[in-house]
Amino acid sequence: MKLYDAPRCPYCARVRIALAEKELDYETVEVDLANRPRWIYELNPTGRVPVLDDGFVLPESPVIMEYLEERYPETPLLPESPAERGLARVLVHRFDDLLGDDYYAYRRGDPNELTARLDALELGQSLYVDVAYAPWIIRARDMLGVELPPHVAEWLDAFAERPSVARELEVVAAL
Ligand SMILES: N[C@@H](CCC(=O)N[C@@H](CS)C(=O)NCC(=O)O)C(=O)O
Repeated sequence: MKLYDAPRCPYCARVRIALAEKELDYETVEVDLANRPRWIYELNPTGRVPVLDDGFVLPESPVIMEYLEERYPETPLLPESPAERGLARVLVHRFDDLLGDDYYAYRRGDPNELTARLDALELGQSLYVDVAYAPWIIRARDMLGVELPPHVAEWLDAFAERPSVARELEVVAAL
């Protein structure tokens, strides 16, 4: 398996954490986001990473996460019950509304409600959702200097005990 990846990309980080949780071996092909190679457009017409190659080429981080769940179900990230699986997927589907838009507005210096969004996140209920949201929470704290709401800070400290997340903290620290 091959992951077209960029260390600073939080969408790639979701996939890195999911792959690590599932203890899957893969090769990394680092894509320079500041000077993207032409060939990335042949893999993904949007030119974006992550892109997974598992014998076929798959872009879009939520789709890659779903694929990994289906293809490698031995270490599931989604809950067991179909209802809870559906609800977890809704939270990932609504990522932009629930966190992403305000994160990027904060980063641009535009009006935003990032702290309120962080405060309202439903964390600690599904590993799948936590993996999907953690990259932005890590970057908010460690790259943007945002003071996390206390329960989110506690959640992240506990989540960082997972080797998959500890590794991502190291990636961010090295940026
Ligand atoms: N919807 C995509 C978004 C991926 C994305 O925006 N990746 C960024 C890096 S963090 C990228 O490749 N940006 C290059 C660009 O927008 O041209 C996903 O979930 O995988």
